[in-house]
Amino acid sequence: MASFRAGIVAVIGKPNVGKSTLVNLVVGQKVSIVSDKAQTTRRRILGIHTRGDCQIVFADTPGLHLAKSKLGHILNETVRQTLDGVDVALVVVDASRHPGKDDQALAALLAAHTPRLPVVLCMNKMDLLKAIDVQAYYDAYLAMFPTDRAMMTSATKAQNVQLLIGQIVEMLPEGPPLYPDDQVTDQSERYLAGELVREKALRLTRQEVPHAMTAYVENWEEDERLVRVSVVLLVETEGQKAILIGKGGSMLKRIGTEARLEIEDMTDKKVFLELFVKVRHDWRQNERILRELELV
Ligand SMILES: Nc1nc2c(ncn2[C@@H]2O[C@H](COP(=O)(O)OP(=O)(O)O)[C@@H](O)[C@H]2O)c(=O)[nH]1
Ligand SMILES: [Mg+2]
Repeated sequence: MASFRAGIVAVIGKPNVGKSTLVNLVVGQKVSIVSDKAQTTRRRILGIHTRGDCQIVFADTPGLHLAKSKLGHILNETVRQTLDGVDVALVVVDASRHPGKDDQALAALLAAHTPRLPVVLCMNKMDLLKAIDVQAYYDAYLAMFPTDRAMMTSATKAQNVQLLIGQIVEMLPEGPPLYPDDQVTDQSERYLAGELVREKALRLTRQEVPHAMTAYVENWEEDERLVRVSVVLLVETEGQKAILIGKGGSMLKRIGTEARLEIEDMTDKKVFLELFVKVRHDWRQNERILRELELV
């Protein structure tokens, strides 16, 4: 019998290239929320994929970007820390665009920080790539991230993802599984519930809210059939609060309904979800609040 392989794969790349979408697809469950806004993923999240011959432990990270606020700085640190002690770096890039300065910065970070770490290059969003650009973009990304293992994928269309997995598995060390074979993440259902609320709020609101918003679970009570959960949406201004609440509470109601359905899916229980919106004008710069939110 072929021997079992298991290892940790750091998933790194710019914001919004599809890292979390890819991890959720492979793991088969939403362990990391997804939106088209930058800074959706805020801390390292494990997504665990186990099959007959291997276990891949993905460490999904916030996207690497130029830090402005304190939160942005913490996100960059999280990426650097994630690179320590992993077996493979899965670099995800947006194949539908020519590589730019941020890609160069990421390549430099990798080369400086972990020069010997095996790299698998995932050129995602191939569904948006024009045929005429394929060769030029492919060559440009490969020149930046030199590796024998590169794949063009579409995470949203599930194209080439199994081929990518095959390339990753070959790079993993032989050894027993690191986690029980039925575990898909290291995040608690309680934490994920707050994240699902944040995902809906991110998706349903426009640019002025996203960066300024976070969500956390204030209360969680669970019995055999029912979960009662209250989630606080934290924003920086009264204007943002008004947007989240919406006309006659309509926005908050929509966020609540969509999040509740997914929390019910995740827990396999009936869910009673209450949402509150609070204003704390400086939460992103406030070390104590970031600590309370488990972001540092
Ligand atoms: N067209 C297309 N969109 C994608 C693909 N993968 C992800 N996306 C979208 O890109 C956005 C960012 O995805 P997300 O997984 O949150 O990116 P992350 O910031 O790298 O984790 C979301 O709107 C996704 O639906 C893809 O292969 N093709
Ligand atoms: Mg993400």
